[in-house]
Amino acid sequence: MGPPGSGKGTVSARITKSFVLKHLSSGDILRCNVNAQTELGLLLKSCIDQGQLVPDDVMSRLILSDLRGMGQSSWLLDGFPRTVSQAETLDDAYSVDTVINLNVPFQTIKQRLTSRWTHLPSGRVYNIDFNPPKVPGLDDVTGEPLVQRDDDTPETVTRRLKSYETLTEPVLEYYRSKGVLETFSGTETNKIWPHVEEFLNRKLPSVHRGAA
Ligand code: G5P
Ligand code: MG
Repeated sequence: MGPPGSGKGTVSARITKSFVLKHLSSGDILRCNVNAQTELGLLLKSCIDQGQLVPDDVMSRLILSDLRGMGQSSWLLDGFPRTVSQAETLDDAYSVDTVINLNVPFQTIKQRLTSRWTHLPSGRVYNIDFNPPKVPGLDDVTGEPLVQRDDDTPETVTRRLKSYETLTEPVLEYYRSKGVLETFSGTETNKIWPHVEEFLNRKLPSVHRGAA
């Protein structure tokens, strides 16, 4: 968990390099649906572009359906749950044993998001200042073009942060009261990451360590 632009995608990519967990990003799932230009995709696009959350029932259905497809694998959710209602729906089906919260100041986030470039098919993210692609404008792995997300404009980022405060911060309390919340604070992913890695090395059974 963490506000928009706090580094959930960046940290998730590092986690799945070091640990055997399948990464599922709610934003990536939604953007796949938008790209497919289905009727549902159009509805989702209008929510996302306005910086609003998509309806709980739609989001929970998409995530739970993907989780069911994962069988017995262990997974890492990025961006879900984002409301208390979504957290309760998840709890009805699965038990969550660890929640990592990236606590990054809003001012830092606003600067980052305007210089983010994304490879939409994979969800890989770059940043002109922080982790630029090897060739400007192109994905390192596929060589395909990178795009800027429509919801990364300053106005929409402000709305996303507002909806985070109103709807998502209560989820932190929900998990704190269950004793599973671990918060990592800072302004730089490179400084936060060693603490996350050390925490997961202690927390996860050895079967999950040592991904390629
Ligand atoms: P998303 O796609 O989940 P957000 O808003 O939660 O979007 P976002 O924007 O994807 O989160 P992130 O994953 O937390 O951010 O951050 P990131 O991409 O790793 O890093 C941000 C940028 O900073 C990148 O360019 C990265 O390279 C750079 N960076 C990282 N670390 C550093 C650093 O240390 N220094 C610097 N300089 N740069 C750094 O959700 C999108 C929309 O989908 C809907 C909503 O409409 C949402 O707004 N949605 C949901 N709706 C309802 N319920 C849900 N559960 C939903 N999930 C998504
Ligand atoms: Mg993300």
